[in-house]
Formats: sequence, C-alpha cells, structure tokens
Amino acid sequence: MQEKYTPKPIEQQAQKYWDDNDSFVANVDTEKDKYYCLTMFPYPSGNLHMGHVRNYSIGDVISRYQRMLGKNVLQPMGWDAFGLPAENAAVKHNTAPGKWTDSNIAYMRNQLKQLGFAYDWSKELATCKPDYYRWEQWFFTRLYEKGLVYKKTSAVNWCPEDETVLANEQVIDGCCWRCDTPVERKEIPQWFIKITEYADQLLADLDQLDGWPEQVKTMQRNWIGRSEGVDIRFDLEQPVAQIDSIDVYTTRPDTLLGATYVSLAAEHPISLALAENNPELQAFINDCKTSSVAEADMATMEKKGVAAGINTIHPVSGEKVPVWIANYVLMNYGSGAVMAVPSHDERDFAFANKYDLPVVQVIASNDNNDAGFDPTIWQEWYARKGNTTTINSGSFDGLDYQQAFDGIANALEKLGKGKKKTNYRLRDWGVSRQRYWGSPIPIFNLPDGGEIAVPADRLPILLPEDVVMDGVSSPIKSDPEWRKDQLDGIPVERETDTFDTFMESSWYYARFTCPDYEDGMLDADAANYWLPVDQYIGGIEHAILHLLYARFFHKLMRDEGLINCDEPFDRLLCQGMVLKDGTKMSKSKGNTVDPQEMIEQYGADSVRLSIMFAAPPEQSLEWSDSALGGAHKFLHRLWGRVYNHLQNAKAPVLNTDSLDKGQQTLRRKLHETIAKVGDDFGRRLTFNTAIAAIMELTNDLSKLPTDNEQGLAVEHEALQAIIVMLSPIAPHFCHELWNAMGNTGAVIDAQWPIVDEQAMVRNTIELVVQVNGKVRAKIEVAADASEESILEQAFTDSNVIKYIENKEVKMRKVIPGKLVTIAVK
Ligand code: ANZ
Repeated sequence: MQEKYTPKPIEQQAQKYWDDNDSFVANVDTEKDKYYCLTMFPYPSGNLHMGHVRNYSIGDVISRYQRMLGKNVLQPMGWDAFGLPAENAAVKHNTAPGKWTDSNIAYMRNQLKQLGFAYDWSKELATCKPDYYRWEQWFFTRLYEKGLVYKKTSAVNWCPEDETVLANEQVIDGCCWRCDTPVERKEIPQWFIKITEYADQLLADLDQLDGWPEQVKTMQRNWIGRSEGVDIRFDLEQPVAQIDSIDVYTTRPDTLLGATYVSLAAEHPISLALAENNPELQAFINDCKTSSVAEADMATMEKKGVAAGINTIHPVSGEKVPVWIANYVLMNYGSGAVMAVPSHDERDFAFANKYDLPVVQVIASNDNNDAGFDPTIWQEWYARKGNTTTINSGSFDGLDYQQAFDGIANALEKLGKGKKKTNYRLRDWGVSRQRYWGSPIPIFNLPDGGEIAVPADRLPILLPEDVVMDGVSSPIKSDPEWRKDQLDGIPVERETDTFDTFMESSWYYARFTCPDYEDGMLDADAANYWLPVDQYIGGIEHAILHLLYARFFHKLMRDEGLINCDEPFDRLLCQGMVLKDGTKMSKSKGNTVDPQEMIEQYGADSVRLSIMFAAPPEQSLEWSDSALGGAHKFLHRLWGRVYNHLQNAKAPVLNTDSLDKGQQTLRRKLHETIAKVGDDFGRRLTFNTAIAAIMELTNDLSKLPTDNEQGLAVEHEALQAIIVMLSPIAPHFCHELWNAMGNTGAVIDAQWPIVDEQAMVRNTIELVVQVNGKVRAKIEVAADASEESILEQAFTDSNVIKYIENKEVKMRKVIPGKLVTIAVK
C-alpha cells in the first residue's frame, strides 16, 4: 500500500476493475430480492453540472448500500435525447441535431464514468434512437385503436412573419424570439391522449404512495383538480343562432342567487355567433386570440370583457341576467361559461367593479354583524364556506354552506335546470409538436381527409438525421418528399408533427429493464421482475408533469397487458438545488462550478463526499470549495490511519472478553455507528448525518491506543467497517483500502457489517450526584450495581465530600439510571 493517497490512479484502477468484471450488470434472478434504483436521466446538454453530480451521487449511494444488503440491484443510465435545445445548437454550430446530441452523450457518459457511478451500462439507452422510439410509436397506435387518442384543433403560438409555431419558451414578452414579431394564437389540428379518462385513478392511487413526499402528492392532487359542482342551465331570453340556453358549471350553487351576470369565453359558440354582427365584439375576440395560451398567464392577466347585449333568465328568481363575453373564462373548462357571482368570487368581483355591474351579497358570516358588502375584506371571509348563513336568497335564506349547496342543487334538479357534476382541472394531454427533433407521430393522412395509424409492420417511422436546419421550420415539414408514402398502393401523407418529449420520459424507466428487447415494447419477465422502481430520485421541478405522465403511461401499459403493477415508483426523493452564494448556479450569472475541474484537482471521491456531506438531500446545498478541501483532507487522514495500522498490525485476533474500558467504549461506538449509518442510508436517506457519524467514529478511533494486541484488533474491526460504510460514498478510495487491508474480493461484494448487539450493551452508566439540589459530581457505576454500592461510591467522591463534610445528612436517595440525591443541613 502506498503511503500517500493519490486519487487519480486509484480511481482509474477501481473503474477498470468494475468494467472488466461487469460488476454492475444486473440480470433477472428470481431467487434474489431485487432493488431498482433510478435517478432521472439527463438531457444531454453538453456537460454535467453540480446538480447532476448531487443527483446521481444520491442514487449511487442508495444503490451501493442496497447491494451490500444482498439485493440484486439495477441502476441504469441513459439519455433523454430529444428536444428543442438540440435544434438551436444545431443552427448555431451549423451541424445536425442528431450529431450534436451524439457527441454530447459521448462526453457526458465519460464524465459519469469518471465519477464512478455503479451503472449497468449494458442497459444504456438514448430516446432519440429508433429502437427506442419505435415502441413509443407502436404504443401510440395501440392507444389510437383503443380510442384513447384523438385529434382536435387547439391553440399554438404562431409567428406570422416566420409562419411557424413557437414553443412557449420561444415567446418573449409576447413576441417571436427570432424576429420580434408579435405572436398570435392560431388554432391548428393536434393529437391528444385521453389522460382525463384516468383522472380518477391517478387521483385515487396517490393514496397508495406512502413513500412519496406529501408535498408532491398535494401538487398532483391540485393539478388533477377534482371538483364537485353543478351544471346549471340559464335560458336565453331570445335564442341566438338557434341556441336557447347557456349551461354554466359552478362549484358554488349555494351562491346562485348572487349571480348578477353570465360570462362566456371568447370562443363560445354564442360569442362567435353574436360577433358576426358586432364589430366591437369581433375585435375583442381577435384580441383574445393574440394573448398567451399559457394557463398561468390566464390567471393573472387583466380582466376584460364586452357586453353581449342579450339576457338570460335566472333559473330560480326568474329575473333578467345580462350576458358578457370575458377573457378570463376558459373555453376548455366546464362548459366555457360562468355564472358570475361578484360578491363571492374574486375574478367576478374585479370584473364587476370594472364594468359597474351589480354585486349582491348572498353569504353572511355568522360572526360578523356585517352591514353590506365591504370589498376591502373580500379575502377575509366572503369566499368562505364554513360558519356562514345565506341571505338575499329568497326561500334559501338562513342555510349553512352544505344545506344551501344541496338545497339549491336539488331544487334545480327538480326543475330540470341543473345536474350535479364532477369536473377535473386536468386537460387531455396534447402531444403534437411542430418541431423536428422528436419522434414522428405515426399517422398516415389519407388523400380524401381522415387518417389511419401506421400499421405495426411499417414502424418505425424514421426521423431523418442527416438534415440541414434553416432555423425556422422543421426539415421534415419543409421537405415535401419526406411526407410522401404509400399504403397498399394508395398514396398517403406522413404526419410531420413529432411527439412532445414528455412522451419519451414517461416510460423509459420500464424500457430500462429490457432496452434491447426486439419483440415488443417490454419483455414481460424483465419488466415484471424489476418494476416498480424501488427508489426514484429527481428534482422537484418534475413533481407535476413528468411524474403524472409517467404514472399515466404506467397505467396505460398495465391496461395493455405489458406490466402488472399499478404504479411505477414506490419511493420518491426530490433533491434540493445546488446553490452558489445563495443563488442557483447558472451560466448567465457566471457562478457555475465545473465538476470536471473539481474531479481533476481532488478526485471523484472527494467531490462525492463533500456534496453528500453538505446538506440533507431534500435541502438546497450551498457549494463551497473549502468543504471540498475538508472532504479531501478527511480522506487523506483516513488513508494515513489505515497505512499506519497496516505497519503495526500482524493479523490481530479480537477477544471481546479481554478488552479494557477504552476498547469497549470504542467498540460500542463502532456498532452504534453501524446501526445509525444503515438506518440513514436505508430508511432516512440522510447521507450527511451518516457521514458525520463515520467521521466522528474515525476521530474517536484516532485516540485509541494501539500499543497492544487488543487495541490493534479493535482498530482493525473498526477500519474494516469504516471502509465498508464509506464505500457507497467514496467507492474508489474504499475499493483500494479494502484490498490493502488484506480482504479477498472487492468491497462492492462485501456484506453490510452486522451490528454486534453485545458490544452495544453498556456495562457501566453515569449518574449525577446532587447535594441540596445542585449537581456536585458525576460517578460511573456498574450497570447492575446495588443501591448500597452506588451510595457508597457517591459518598466517597472527593467533590461530594467537600459539600457534606461536617454536615448532618437528612436524606439520601438513588433514582435508578439517573441520579443520586443527598440533602444535608
Ligand atoms: C359561481 C361561483 C361563485 C364560482 C363563487 C366560484 C365562487 P374549480 O373549483 O377549479 O372547478 N368556472 C367554471 N367554468 C369556468 C371556465 N370555463 N373558465 C373560468 N372559470 C370557470 O372552479 C369552478 C369555478 O370556476 C366555478 O364556480 C366557476 O365560478 C368558475 F363564489 O361559479 B363558480
């Protein structure tokens, strides 16, 4: 063994050993418990950043720990390789997106290898390769056959100058990022998958996910947004374009008598019909078309509208209620129409104030003796449902929330003017993108309109990779030849839209179990053995969409008979960000830390150790170069300790019956540490506290005298355990030391150390001695000492003697396990 720790050659040797021995290749083995640990795969953007290093280190520690428990561990890695950045980079560097992506993958793979992650590289996959996306295309055609996908027109961001669709991130302050032309909303036909058909299951099954953070489940619940309400019919005073009523969806039928106007979405059929003879309305509708399609913007934008000039009849009061067209009503929620209750709904309130519409309070607080509607305390309780009473509501006065809800809903049902209804906020998943670098959507458009799904034997529809990007439109859209195809002699046109890249990341975790399988999307034996993923790790930014789509796809695959469990991810850990000077590292702020430089300078193990030590995994972590230096020093010291030990020790044999007190104490500490670190790695997933415990033990160990055989034997036992416990964190370092300690086999194949319960038994305990209520001494007594001998020891303690000398002892008492109390006068 070398005297000094030199990371580079040690890391290369360990990595070579793992490679040569296929150490991390995982095969189905039904005799063994499996453990599938997955960290969200990266987009191959060019190089790793510190966030990746943290993320992948967490997954690696968990994987390596589980392996030492004897599990059959699968930890795969691959590339989420389609997406817009590749198109932009291709234009900028005058290359093709495929080429750019491949070279990034090669570079980043090498970086991951340098960090020593225990991946099964034989299962590597890249989603931009036909052997991956062909199954996604096939699956889409299956969903098409089952009626789970459909086409409908839907809004996109359109640049009239470039005549191209823009992604949301390509719209900057409402203008095209390239030419600054104001962006319009354009309705074009797009493909949708019916995730709404699974809304109920996606909601209900969240309750099974005990291993998920509550916060993530709450976010998913809110996103699915189940609400119970009533569809209410407001008859029109006069029909418009043969329509004689407006259906509104409300979750607050209890406020029905406070409805002072009805508002419609700009795209509502009545709005469109009225606009034909109303230029002001037409202009307003056009105006709405150009505003953003992003839902977040809809919520915050200024409320605007136009009076429709028609009335409805209130279903209960029979009074006239005017109709407005308003920009805050969404066409694709409920029925695209709202009964506006400005006294109890914030948006309606803002709108009514702006256009001077009447506000009628119908809910009164039971605590407040309120005189009229006071908009300044709107937020405080007007929107409240509990502890209220209805007012101004005719025969429905004097009711609490639930009574009013049920009373009015039932009355409407009797009148034939309302029906209870459950709605979801969740929309069907629009999967069409007008971009090039994605999987082509496997549809043939027929010459006489209509379309059919591409038959299985014609899949995959290949994306050409040898393309020139003009920076404006997709090469497969601008190439008329690419579209041309034939089916049974009939000319057809290929769909030129590609899939949303969330499609690929929705099922990669399943394909990892059988990435080379050629006879289907999934090999049932492999998929059913490995799934569900036991531990999934990734950023909180994926808490909603990615995780929801993956859960949805899982259920779709289950219902296709491909897998047999209900949920894809058993346990979920969302790691925090890596910050520098309190802010997120980003190139634009110039505060990034390059992992590559750190690895070169300190070695991968120090980088891994420092990043895992800095904070609990869910918390954000403040990067510090000095912490890295500290981690490095610790490894050096430990190395030196092992080196010295090996200079002194000649195979010492531990004899637990002949240990002195210091040796016993160290062994106790050792086994307490083993128990704690196992709990931290396995259950708590707090790696920082595990490392702290290992460091503390190492520190205690350095104080243990080793000038005798049993001292060396205890040291040997402790160093062996420390090397094993630290190996998930600093695997190369421990690989080398494990062999240096004379063990056969590699540390990755070592068993997790077994806790010696006997060593943890404390045979002495410390007791406090109080004299007249003040602590005067601490004495160490045998754990099974009698009361008499404890008192004897207390009374002979020199410090205690000082306080009782020449005094009359009034009381003496032992409180077992805690203290001795003495009263004197
Ligand atoms: C009257 C009312 C009174 C409402 C009140 C709320 C509070 P959730 O809970 O998300 O389902 N709404 C219905 N359809 C809409 C649409 N297409 N665009 C915008 N808003 C719409 O929301 C349901 C509530 O959102 C409904 O209940 C309706 O306003 C509004 F004190 O009706 B409510």
